[in-house]
Amino acid sequence: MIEKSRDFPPVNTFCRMCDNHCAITVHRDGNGQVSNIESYPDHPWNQGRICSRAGGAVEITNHPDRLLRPLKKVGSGWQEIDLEQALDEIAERVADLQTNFGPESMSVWKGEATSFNQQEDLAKRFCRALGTPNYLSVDSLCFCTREIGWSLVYGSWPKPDFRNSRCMLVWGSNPPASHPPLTRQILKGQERGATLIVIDPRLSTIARQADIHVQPKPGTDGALAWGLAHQLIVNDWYDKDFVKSYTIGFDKAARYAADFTPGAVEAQTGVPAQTVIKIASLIHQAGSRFAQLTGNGIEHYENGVNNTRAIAYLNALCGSFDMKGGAVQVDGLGQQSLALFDEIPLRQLKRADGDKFPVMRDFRQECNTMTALDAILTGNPYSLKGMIMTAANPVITNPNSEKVRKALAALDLLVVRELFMTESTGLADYVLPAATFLERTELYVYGPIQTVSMSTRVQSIPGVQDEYQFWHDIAHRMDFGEYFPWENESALNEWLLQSTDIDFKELQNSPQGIQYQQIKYKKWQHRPLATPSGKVEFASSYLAKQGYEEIGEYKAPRYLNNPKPEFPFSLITGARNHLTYHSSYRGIERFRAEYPDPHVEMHPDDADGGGITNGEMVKLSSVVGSIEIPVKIVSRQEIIPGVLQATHGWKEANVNALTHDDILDPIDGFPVQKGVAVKVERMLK
Ligand SMILES: Nc1nc2c(c(=O)[nH]1)N[C@H]1C(S)=C(S)[C@@H](COP(=O)(O)OP(=O)(O)OC[C@H]3O[C@@H](n4cnc5c(=O)[nH]c(N)nc54)[C@H](O)[C@@H]3O)O[C@H]1N2
Ligand SMILES: Nc1nc2c(c(=O)[nH]1)N[C@H]1C(S)=C(S)[C@@H](COP(=O)(O)OP(=O)(O)OC[C@H]3O[C@@H](n4cnc5c(=O)[nH]c(N)nc54)[C@H](O)[C@@H]3O)O[C@H]1N2
Ligand code: SF4
Ligand SMILES: [Mo]
Repeated sequence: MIEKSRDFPPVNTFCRMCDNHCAITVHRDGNGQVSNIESYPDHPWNQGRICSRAGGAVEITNHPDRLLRPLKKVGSGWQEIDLEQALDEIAERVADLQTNFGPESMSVWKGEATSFNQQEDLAKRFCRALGTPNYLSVDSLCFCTREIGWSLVYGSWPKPDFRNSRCMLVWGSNPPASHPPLTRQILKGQERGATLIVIDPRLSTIARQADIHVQPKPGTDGALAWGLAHQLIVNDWYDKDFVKSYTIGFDKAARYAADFTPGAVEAQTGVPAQTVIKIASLIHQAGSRFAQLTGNGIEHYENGVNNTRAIAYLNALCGSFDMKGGAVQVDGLGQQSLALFDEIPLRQLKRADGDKFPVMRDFRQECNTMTALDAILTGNPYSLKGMIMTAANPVITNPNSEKVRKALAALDLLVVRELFMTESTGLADYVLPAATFLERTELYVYGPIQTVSMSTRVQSIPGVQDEYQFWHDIAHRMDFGEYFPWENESALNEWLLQSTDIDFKELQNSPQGIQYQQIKYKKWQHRPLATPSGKVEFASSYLAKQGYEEIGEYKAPRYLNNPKPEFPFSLITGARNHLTYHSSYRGIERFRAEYPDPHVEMHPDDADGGGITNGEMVKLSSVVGSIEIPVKIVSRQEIIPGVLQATHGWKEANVNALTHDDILDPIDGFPVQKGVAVKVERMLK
């Protein structure tokens, strides 16, 4: 039974237990406490459905361990202090660091938990106004490889129109765990007769739904994509008119593809030659109604950007770019720009990553986290002394945890904004209590349906600030308050909408959102793409100028091209489970009951070979470090032999103790968090 309160009526808003922002209705009890979350029925995005993760917001918001007062590190302990005092002291210490070591000695680190749009831009704005180029974020290892790979080819990241597809190709993504609303689109496509092909070394939940499940060796997707491209080209199965009129570099790509015969692809990837031919023919038959999704499973490898580019080419080849049922070019809302990129470009300042990743800089205007952590420890190219971190727990989520811990501990000033004490707050000088998504209001843009919504603040807790209020208050204590002129988030939202046709009040009263633009296809017919040539780029002169491969060449992952016999297994990490979320939500008992412990998935043959039994504790080691973790022997089809999988986020067995901050994709600096060469040792007593 849902308790209904007359004093505290239900509030329609949006869930941010993950980045899907489903429309919800929040109920409160007679004391005004959040008591239940239901779906809101009329939003076109989630269409009245929510997943079981959403309800966890009740526990998160009311959790007894939630931080409600600022903490200051005193000796090896913590002292509760007043918020105003904490903000005064932090502003003073930031100003001191800047005076003594220059503006770039400060940095901001933003994690996944506040999303990637408005809150991200606010943090970027703060950095710019402060005068530091050192904006660091989870984007250094989250979606940017995909965004950059697709954008290099199309000028933006097109989205799959699965509902209208005839053939759906899912590469390294498992939407039932990671993006439930997308799963429904895939199932809808299947209901309408589309073929679902899932490419994943593991039998993921979506792979169980697939018509064809392909299990390549980890990190070899680029070879498979080139093999498919080769089939489309040699069989004359590509859209010649589109390629001729709207693309550049096709001849170079076709020449490169020629080496990827079905046999060669089988040798590289382990995918049978016949399967390569079969998938290519399905893509050909679908033609303009061929759509694909790329996930995390493509990007945590050192050739991730080029593998993504090779995958992206397939839509141009079969003529499904910006077509119904294909890869649709999404238009943004056109809201005001918050990040101050044009107003304060800071071009003269070197980033703490030594500007080693110019492509990441150009596309995202940010600094690579792995390399910036080195700067803290080595002072090279200069010392990074201070950091304000929000919504992140990199000690658990960034590669090489031991180094992350050392680097954060070496900072002169670390301020962390959090809901709970974590492994990263433990290293802080100040920990500030942060608002949850139910205590913020912000704009959410749903690109694939070109709709905007605005969340509603359900409650406020005195002394617990939302992100905007915090940046505002520090800026006003320093000398750049002018960049944070809005009284509160609501005023900011109103300003953001001023450059659009959306009326602020109307949006406030539209829990179903407002579509800001009809979806149109074939926009390339009358509008150049945002690539340097204005066309689809098989070959990128922009990349070539920076010394990278002009086309998306394939390179085998290191565990294959430079195998080390002492580390015979390839470890995939981070496959999502529905109720685990990075290192978050571990304090929700209901969720914990479902996923009580970490484990490493292993093929039965590998277990037999090592004499390992189900549930046995083993030592898992890479050249970076070791952890102890129980083994889960999965069924034969669930994973390919020689490959292991362990989900990240567990402090009890932190896989990022094993992952690489020293092997990075040369184009965008993404770390090798998958395909890690490891060994397994029994821990005989
Ligand atoms: N429940 C839950 N949902 C989440 C998150 C979470 O932590 N928990 N995190 C959110 C975030 S920040 C992100 S970025 C997204 C990620 O969302 P997705 O990209 O969908 O990530 P996963 O669900 O982990 O699916 C990745 C799949 O890639 C496979 N894979 C690994 N290596 C390879 C490879 O070399 N090739 C191929 N083809 N496949 C491979 C894995 O086996 C796994 O099944 O999820 C978001 N949603
Ligand atoms: N080995 C391995 N590691 C991975 C991955 C992988 O696949 N394999 N995936 C990577 C990916 S894609 C990502 S996105 C990262 C995520 O890495 P992080 O960004 O570090 O994500 P979390 O561990 O969820 O940490 C988020 C923290 O924010 C806090 N929080 C929650 N809500 C709020 C809020 O509203 N405001 C504030 N201020 N704080 C809040 C939570 O309590 C939590 O401690 O992990 C990466 N790490
Ligand atoms: S998918 Fe689930 S957790 Fe994510 S926003 Fe929707 S309801 Fe919330
Ligand atoms: Mo992510």
